[in-house]
Amino acid sequence: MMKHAWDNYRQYGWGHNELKPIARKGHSTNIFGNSQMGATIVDALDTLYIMGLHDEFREGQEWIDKNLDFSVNSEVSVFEVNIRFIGGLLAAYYLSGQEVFKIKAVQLAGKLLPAFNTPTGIPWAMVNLKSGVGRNWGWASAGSSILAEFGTLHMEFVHLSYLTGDPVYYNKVMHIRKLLQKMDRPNGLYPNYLNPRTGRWGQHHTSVGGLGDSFYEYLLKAWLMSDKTDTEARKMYDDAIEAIEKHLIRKSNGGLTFIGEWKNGHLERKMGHLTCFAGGMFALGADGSRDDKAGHYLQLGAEIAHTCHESYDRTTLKLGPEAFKFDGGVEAVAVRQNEKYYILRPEVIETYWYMWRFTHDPKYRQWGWEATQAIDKYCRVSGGFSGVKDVYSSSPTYDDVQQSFFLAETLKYLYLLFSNDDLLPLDNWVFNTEAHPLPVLHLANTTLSGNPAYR
Ligand code: DMJ
Repeated sequence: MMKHAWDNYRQYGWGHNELKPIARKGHSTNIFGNSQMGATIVDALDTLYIMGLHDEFREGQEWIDKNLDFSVNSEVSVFEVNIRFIGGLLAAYYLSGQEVFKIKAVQLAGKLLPAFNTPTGIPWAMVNLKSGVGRNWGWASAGSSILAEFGTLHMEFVHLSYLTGDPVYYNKVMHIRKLLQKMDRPNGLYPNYLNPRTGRWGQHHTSVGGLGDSFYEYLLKAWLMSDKTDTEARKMYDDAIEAIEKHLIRKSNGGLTFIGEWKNGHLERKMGHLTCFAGGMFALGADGSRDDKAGHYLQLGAEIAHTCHESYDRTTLKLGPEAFKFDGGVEAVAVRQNEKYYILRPEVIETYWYMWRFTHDPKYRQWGWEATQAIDKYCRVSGGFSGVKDVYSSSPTYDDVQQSFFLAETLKYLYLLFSNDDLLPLDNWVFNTEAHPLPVLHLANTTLSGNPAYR
């Protein structure tokens, strides 16, 4: 499947950000700006490497060496460029040892730094790589920045300081953390919107899915990648998860555990495909949890995995919808037409993989295999892999996009699910939110939360 996705991108979309597998041409969206930055190449590199596809890896490396240029007049998403490009380049560097990846990651990071020039130091959502001018998404509550965007920079930026010896990256993300720590949280929950001019929360909407998700993930992973020395991050994670469990996690009438969304004092009984990553997160955070509740969090991870599997199993294609409800007799099923699509997302498979690593219960491989077969049957087209618009229809139409995260995440997690645990052991590697593995940093005589003088 990886060869099919890569070879077709190579043939029809080379250098473009993504591939339209039916039209057989390049594809892009505004998150990557208006320039061809080869997002699929950068995102796919470490998966190619792990799978032993070395010729393909070398082709990608050559393209990056010769063509990847960040001095372009293009307005990109700081978050997306960080998780896919900087994360992808750093992982390729750590796996292969090739300097070019580190050099490009550092060049690109320098281009993102102007996004932090706001009155509070909370970065803009977008930045123009050439002019350094930043701004926020027009749709975000009252000019706000997004929690899952400015809160998902930590891992990559700490690694950048580690690799360069320059504390500037570390200082930017620690400043965000300090600011968040000082703020009041309604019911202990972090709202998804924060205004970078005033430092005040926007709309009180809290989500473990889109707009919130990877902020929580990065609190846990900051602790893990510091070799568990960054106890400040672990405490923030524990506090946040306790509030989430109290206010957002419920059991449906049919006994399915779900994570809803908090909107202005009201719990919406709806869960996104994106939220399904949390099963893996709870399992990953079980060890080291407060009051030794490891068993509880592993169980919670298993319950979320089960619910998300049900969201797949209750469709015609055996692929999960973008969002599903637990309301009025409906359980783990999408209700609105515009929530019935599947765009090759990884989160459910990601959770199967973490649950597999921690329990070795064969049902997770079984569920992963069901998803693999469904993707191969319904998303494979002759020019690559495409998302589908309605998972409840027996004759679905395609969206004609091969997302870069399909190669970075979905196929990587599937491959790992059927590999031995000694391939990227979780004691040594921490995966960023785009599934790019970064090594645990063993920093003698330093603490990540207090001392930036590490090298
Ligand atoms: C990916 O880019 C990352 O996993 C991100 O954290 C959330 N969305 C996509 C995949 O669905």
